Amino acid sequence: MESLTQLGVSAGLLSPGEKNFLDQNGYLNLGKLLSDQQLHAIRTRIQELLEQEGENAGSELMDSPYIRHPKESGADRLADLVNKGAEFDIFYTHPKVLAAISHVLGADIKLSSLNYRAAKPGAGLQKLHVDWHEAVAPDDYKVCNSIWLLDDFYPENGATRVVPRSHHQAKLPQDVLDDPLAAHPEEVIIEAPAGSVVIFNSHVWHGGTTNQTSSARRAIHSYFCRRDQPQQVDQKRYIQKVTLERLPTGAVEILGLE
Ligand SMILES: O=C(O)CCC(=O)C(=O)O
Repeated sequence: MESLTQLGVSAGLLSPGEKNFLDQNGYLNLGKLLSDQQLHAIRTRIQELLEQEGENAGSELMDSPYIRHPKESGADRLADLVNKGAEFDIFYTHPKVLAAISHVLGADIKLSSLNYRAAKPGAGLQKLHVDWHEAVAPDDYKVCNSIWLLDDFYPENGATRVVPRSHHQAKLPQDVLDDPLAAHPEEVIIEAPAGSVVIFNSHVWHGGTTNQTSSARRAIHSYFCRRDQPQQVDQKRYIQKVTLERLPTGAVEILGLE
């Protein structure tokens, strides 16, 4: 895809060790990709949006036939961040993130949705799940997520859990586990500082855990799909002129607008 090259993506951005870890385990911590200044600007804008949107926050997801958890009592959500500030452009144009996503899905990718999710204090537990309606054969992956940490993630604050290697078995957790809400003996809790980005193959079993602290655990999910699949949020429906005017070359194609 020409847009990937235009955005500075090349296979060499991921080391052989990183590619191997992602292939084997289904997730990969890319480290801290957001500076403290970027984090501050993003958190400030998120807070403004939560206050402005109130009860309507995340409403774009309610309109989508392709989302599995449009509303959760235990989590705050915001959707369509593509059109809610230039602070969010980096979430679908960062070369290393795109290199990792295209390593999983192949070069023909587009953004599926760009959403905020915060596990509220005392809440946030999700069943182990995959972000697809059926099991897929290894190497026929349709969707791949990147989770951008706006707070430090640690076991007590509702950090995401993943079951390494579960994407190889072409089985849905709800079909084989007695209790998908329970802790899995092989699960790993993502632990990383705010500003880090963790890629996870969306066919790996994963889910939110309970936030046992008194502060929200905030993250942004920049979620991608293969170009032959429908987007969770139809970017053509929501795209605004002001967004198009500021986008760097290549980003329009990543959004699936051409
Ligand atoms: O925010 C998280 O920790 C994971 C969320 C998730 O997997 C989902 O909403 O599908």
